[in-house]
Parts: sequence; C-alpha cells; structure tokens
Amino acid sequence: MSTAQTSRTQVAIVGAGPAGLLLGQLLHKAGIDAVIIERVSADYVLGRIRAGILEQVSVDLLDEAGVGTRMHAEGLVHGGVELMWDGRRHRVDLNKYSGGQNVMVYGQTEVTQDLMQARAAAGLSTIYEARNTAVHDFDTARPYVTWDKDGQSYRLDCDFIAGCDGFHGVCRASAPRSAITEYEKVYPFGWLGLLADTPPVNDELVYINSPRGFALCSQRSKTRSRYYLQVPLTHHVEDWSDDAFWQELRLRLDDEGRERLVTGPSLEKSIAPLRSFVTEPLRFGRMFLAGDAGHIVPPTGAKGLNLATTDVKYLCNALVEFYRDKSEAGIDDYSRKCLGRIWRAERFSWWLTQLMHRFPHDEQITAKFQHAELDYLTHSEAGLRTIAENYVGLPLDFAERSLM
Ligand code: RFL
Ligand code: PHB
Repeated sequence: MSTAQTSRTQVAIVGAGPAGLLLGQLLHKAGIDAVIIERVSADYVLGRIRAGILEQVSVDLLDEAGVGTRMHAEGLVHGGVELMWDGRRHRVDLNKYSGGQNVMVYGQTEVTQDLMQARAAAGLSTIYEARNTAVHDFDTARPYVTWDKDGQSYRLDCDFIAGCDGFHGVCRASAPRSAITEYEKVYPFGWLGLLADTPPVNDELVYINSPRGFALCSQRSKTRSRYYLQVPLTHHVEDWSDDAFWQELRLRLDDEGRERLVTGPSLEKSIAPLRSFVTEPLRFGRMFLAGDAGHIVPPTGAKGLNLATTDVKYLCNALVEFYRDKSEAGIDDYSRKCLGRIWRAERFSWWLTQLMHRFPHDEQITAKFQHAELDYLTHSEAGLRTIAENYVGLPLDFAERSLM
C-alpha cells in the first residue's frame, strides 16, 4: 500500500450508529469539526432493526440536533405500557405516575436515517466501509486514527477520539487492560425478534411473563408490528419459520391477544443475546467511550439507545467547555456523569429482566414470587411510580440532583 493520506479534524468519531451520528450533529451545531469513520456501509447500518422506544430526554436531544421534524410527525406518543402475567394484564399509566412524562415509539432505523440525512445536507464527512480502523496515541495530546479503504491507507490527526463503535468495536479493545474494569452478566437466553407489516395487537406495548417464557408486543407504527420471544441460546433463527413464531406468540398471549393478533410474512427476523455490561472508566486520556462501546443493557427496559444519546450529550458539553472555555473540567467529569445514569438504567434493565423471564432451572416457586411481585407493584402507588419513573427515564441532570 502507498503512504497514508493524512488529514486533520478536532474530533474523530469511530462508528456511525446513533451515538456517533448524534454526536457528529451536536458538535456541528456547536461549531466543532468532526469526521466519522464507519466499518460497514450506510445501507448495512440502516438494515439493523433494533430499538423502538425513545425517552423524552432522547426526543429533546434529537430536537436539539435539528432532526426532530419527522419523528414528531410519524412517531407515536405512548403514555402507558401493559404488563401481563398469570393470564392477566395490568396497564401502568406512565404519564400519571411519572409526573406527566411519556415515551415515543420511533424506530432506531428512522432515527439513524434522519441523522444521516442531516449530516449529508450539512456536507459533513463520513467515511463508510473503512477497514482495519485503529486508534493511536490517545494517551498524548496528539491522538490519531488510521484505516484502509479501496487499497489506500488513511490517517486522521485529531484532538480527541470518540469511541462510538458499539460493543464489538476497536476503541474499548484498545484501552490499556490495566486501566479498565469490565462488569458483565450474560443471560442464559436470547430474544427472537420479528418485524411485520401487520397492525399491532395492542395500542400500547405489552410485556408478557408466561410459563412458556417472556414475550413482548411492540410496534413501529399503526401498521407495523415488532414482536419478541424469549428463546434458548441454542436456537438459530433459521430454525424458526414465521408460522412457528406466530404459533408460539399465540401461546404466550391471553385470549384477547389471540383474538386480536394479525399475522403476516416477516420483514426481518433475528436473535439477540441478552447481556448486562459496564466499562469503568469511560475516558482513557483523549479517548472517550459512548453508547454500546461502553455499556450494554438487556433490551427489556428499552434503555440502550437512550443511554447512547445521553452519553453523547455529556460528551458534547464537555468538548464545548474544552474549546470555548479552555476548561478540562467537563472532560475530567465525563465518566462520573455518565456512569451515574448508566448504573441506574443497568439496574432497572436487570431487575425487569429477572422479573419477566423464565430462567433455566428455576424452581416452581420462582414464578409464584414473580407473580406476587407484579401483583404488589401494580397495586401500590409506590410500585407504579417505581416502574413509571424508571421506564420513562432519568433527567439529564440526574448526576447533579443525586448529589443533593
Ligand atoms: P451501534 O448501534 O452498535 O453502532 C456502532 C457502530 O460502530 C460501527 N463499528 C465500527 N466502525 C469503525 N471501525 C470499527 N472497528 C467499528 N466497529 C464497529 C458499527 O458498524 C456500528 O455502525 O452502537 P451505538 O451507536 O452506541 O447505539 C446503541 C444502540 O444501537 C443500542 O443500545 C440499542 O439498539 C439497544 N436497544 C434498545 N435501546 C433502546 O433505547 N430502546 C429499545 O427499545 C431498544 N431495543 C435494543 C433493542 C437492542 C436490540 N438488539 C438487537 C441488541 C432491541 C434489540 C433487539
Ligand atoms: C422494540 O420495539 O424493538 C422494543 C421495545 C421495547 C423494548 C425492547 C425493544 O423494551
């Protein structure tokens, strides 16, 4: 290969998922230059079906980034969710028990598309299909990123590196092992997801604790449904026909759900493993981890994308402080600020996961404990508040408030 083509920016962002793209947009609004380097193509990024629920904090951040118009026109505002167990349902009035907050149903694919379009419209630089990305010298004031593309090597000099490259990315893997602690819990099951152009079975989401395992009835619009089934880790997506999926979902629903369920051909089917994972710290010299690069939650609490958006907001604020006020206070405090929120969301996601799923080797009594806890929570003002406050998400200034 020929010698590397060299260029320079203020912030090199690795990864063009929601974390990297939103950071790029927020930095652009603040007048800070950034280049995004992504391993796969834009179409591949858009083809990944993932999150569906945005907290108010994420909605506000997308507005702040100037990409909220389509979300407000097409997204669905939900003021409640339903929990089902022992063949019964209970609606949790999120709005009432969280002091007037809601969540927004708007797919990650749509968020990503809106951010990509805004980036292209502003003429900002994203390098897709970059191979062999590597991060260098982030323990000095002159870090840089290298990659290969189309037979050419590239080098990007920068002031900071933002590791927004997801759980399997290169940034966390490049942090010195002696400086990093990783906390991890792997769950003994996965979620098999199916997307279909059928009307959702219920107006609001339904989280189901059934003797056959967990199920979730979610949606992307009034005409597009997203369903999930808890499956053993040994299962492969190829072994699940659409018919088998719908049949199993029917068995986990109640009579009303079975009657209302509309089935159809799948647009997408995939299995996701479930994991709780946190990296401490999230800053290594001039490199920061944000989003799934630094932490993973099981999807039960709908928190992953929402943590990614708040990480990048904290990071953007810290970088603005650095450039505008010549202060390192924000970057010094980045890990602490993020981790306070992250651990709260990790706890909620773990707790809801163990409350709603069947674990291998559970004793018979465990399901009875789960039912009793769900009964208690949904018939107590404090219980309903606990679910609602956590589900709609913590405020952005949570770290400051928790110190008071
Ligand atoms: P992403 O989306 O994984 O993007 C990282 C990007 O980095 C790229 N990359 C590299 N680029 C350059 N060089 C390298 N060496 C690279 N290595 C990787 C990747 O190609 C990719 O494009 O991470 P990000 O941006 O931090 O976003 C996180 C979210 O995607 C994730 O937390 C959510 O999807 C989690 N999640 C949910 N979160 C919610 O808030 N609400 C939900 O309802 C919700 N539902 C879900 C979910 C995740 C799921 N799965 C499949 C894990 C439902 C499911 C089933
Ligand atoms: C989704 O619609 O993909 C979704 C919704 C809520 C969750 C997880 C996933 O808790």
